[in-house]
Amino acid sequence: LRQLQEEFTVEPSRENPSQPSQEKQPLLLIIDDDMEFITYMKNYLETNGYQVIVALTGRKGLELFYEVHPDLVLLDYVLPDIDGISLLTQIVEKARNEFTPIMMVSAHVSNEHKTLSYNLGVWDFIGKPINKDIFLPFLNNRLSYSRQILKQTLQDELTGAYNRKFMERELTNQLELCTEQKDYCFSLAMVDLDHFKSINDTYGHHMGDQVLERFVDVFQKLKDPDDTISRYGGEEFTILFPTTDGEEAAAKLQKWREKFSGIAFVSGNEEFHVHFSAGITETTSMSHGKEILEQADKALYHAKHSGRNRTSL
Ligand code: GH3
Ligand code: MG
Ligand code: MG
Ligand code: MG
Repeated sequence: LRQLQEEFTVEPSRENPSQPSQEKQPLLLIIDDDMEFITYMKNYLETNGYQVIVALTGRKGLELFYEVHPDLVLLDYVLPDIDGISLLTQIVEKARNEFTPIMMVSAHVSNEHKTLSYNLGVWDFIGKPINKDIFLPFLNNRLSYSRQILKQTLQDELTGAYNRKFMERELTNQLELCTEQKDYCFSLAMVDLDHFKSINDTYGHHMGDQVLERFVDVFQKLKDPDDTISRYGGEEFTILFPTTDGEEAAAKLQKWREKFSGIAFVSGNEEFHVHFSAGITETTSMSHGKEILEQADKALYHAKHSGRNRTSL
């Protein structure tokens, strides 16, 4: 089983650099031990433009869920783990919390199985063998529905960055990885635009909005696929850098700083530049989300008070 699992666990890249981020291929996680079904589905879905990752056990499924954050989960009812049901419950709960559609695909089609599945919280119950002509449009409906929910609940409207709620969840996920994997490390940066009030006062609120949009846009273009930026509030943002230590995070921020500070904003016949300050915390051992945010905030405070336009670690 382990060997098979390794064969199936190809490194999925969440973003294909040749494609704009809005059009990235949906990533589907199949949790099943039915080799015939897996092989068929993987092939079929990949041919139709999806990325597919497979877990042969519930445990592996949960682990991959944390790692890759799939856009949709296809789940088998009967899994070979000893604690199948409790894992199933955890996966479904996790998926629901992240608005990830979760479909039970099973050969055991009975009212009892359906009732149990819906009680667990799966979105849909589909019998095997699947009807592949119906399956794709169905899948796409589910994906677009969940994308819509995600956009409305976890994204900031003005900048397209994630919102604070997303960040808090993502932070919890990262902390869970710290508990699970020895030596796992991630960094969090708290970033605040310098003298932003005076931009509003001098050039108007609309110009201020444009600066915020551009600020996020520059970062989105420079960042690594797994880095996420969230609007913490006003002109303050948090960035989560998974598998990144403080020094690496600081180097990434430096690239962003150079690019962003280099932009000449134009208002009438005036030109101006905008800078930002940042505070970074790195985590190597488990600590609480609140604590991490407080530490980053302290570092930001330090950056502000030692002259702004800098990063403090
Ligand atoms: P510092 O360098 O110490 O951070 O100074 P600052 O002026 O950036 O900080 P301050 O907290 O005094 O001002 C932040 C301003 O950001 C005040 C608020 O009106 C403005 N702001 C918050 N959200 C938005 C927004 O969505 N659009 C615009 N245009 N301005 C916003
Ligand atoms: Mg099975
Ligand atoms: Mg500010
Ligand atoms: Mg501020």
